[in-house]
Amino acid sequence: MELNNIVETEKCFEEDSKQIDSPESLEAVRLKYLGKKGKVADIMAKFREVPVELKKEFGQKINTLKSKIENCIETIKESLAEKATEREIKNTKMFDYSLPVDTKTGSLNPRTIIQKQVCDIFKNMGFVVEDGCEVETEYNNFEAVNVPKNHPARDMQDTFWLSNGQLLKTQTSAAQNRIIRTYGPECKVIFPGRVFRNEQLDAKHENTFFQLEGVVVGKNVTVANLIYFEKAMLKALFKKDIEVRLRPGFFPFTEPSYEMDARCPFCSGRGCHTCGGSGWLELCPCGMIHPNVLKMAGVDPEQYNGFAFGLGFDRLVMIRTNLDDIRYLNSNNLKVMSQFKTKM
Ligand code: FA5
Repeated sequence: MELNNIVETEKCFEEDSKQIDSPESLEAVRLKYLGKKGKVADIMAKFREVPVELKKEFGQKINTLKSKIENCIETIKESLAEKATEREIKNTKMFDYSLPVDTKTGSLNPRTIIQKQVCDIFKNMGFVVEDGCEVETEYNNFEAVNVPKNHPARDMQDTFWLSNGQLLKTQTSAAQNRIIRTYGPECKVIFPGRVFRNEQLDAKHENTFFQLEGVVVGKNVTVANLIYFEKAMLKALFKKDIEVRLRPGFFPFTEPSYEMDARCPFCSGRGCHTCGGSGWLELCPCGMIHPNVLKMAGVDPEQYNGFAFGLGFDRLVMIRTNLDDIRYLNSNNLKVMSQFKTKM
């Protein structure tokens, strides 16, 4: 009687196993046959009732059935796992390294954009664009621009000194001597560059920022020439005539020295958020090159003179874009940077 039951159970299992198509149905079949209250356990519980002469045969058959079911379940489990892996591979989007890069996600730093625009404007007015070093000698950064050792003007720009006695240049003016020496007494050169000052950071002050320096040397150069070039640059940049005014300034390398302000291009002088209500934007420190600077660059100040000016690109970007904190420009914050593609 129980031997027949074993044969029946085996047939039933064969039928049930054909229906297995998922880990869930596999587990249901396993419990049905091998679970504590499953069919195999049921049959084993009847062992005591089997006549003695059949016990050996019964024991072997039920053990064979149990192993068969266990092996079969293990095989089905492996096959289901294999199929799942195949499905996963099929559904995974393969990365194609040969596809073109999605360039839409990047954008130039607005400072880089404005630097290029300003340099192009000066190039169109006949200026040569030069480069400068970031590590400079004390001589070029200070002495050659008329700031001797112990001169109080050195305190105007808190300096990062290097252990070899050199420094990170605090102003693009550090290249004046080399540029004038290289181009001689008749030149029109601009030189953009990154400069460093050991400054307390705030919304308007960075310790690493970008300037542009311009020098014009020749015969009978005047302040009127300086104003002409600055106004021409502003007109090309803001696409309209911009009034400027000069205030007295102080720089050891220019005499006289000025601060050039531009009439705020956003409110035309009525006063707005960008100009802080004053109607003017402080834009361009400048002046006539000090005779000592020309002399140190090998130019005779009796025969030649010239003007020099500076421009801070970071502050210019703030003006152009209404950016309220300069520190964003060094932050590499993509959310901020990507907004300027359209604003510049
Ligand atoms: C100078 O650096 C002079 N070398 C400029 C100059 C050149 C004058 C030639 C005369 C003739 P100043 O320290 O003011 O000057 O800096 C020039 C510009 O750099 C400022 O107008 C401002 O736009 C920018 N700037 C100065 N300090 C900072 C700072 N901490 N963070 C960001 N921008 C700054």
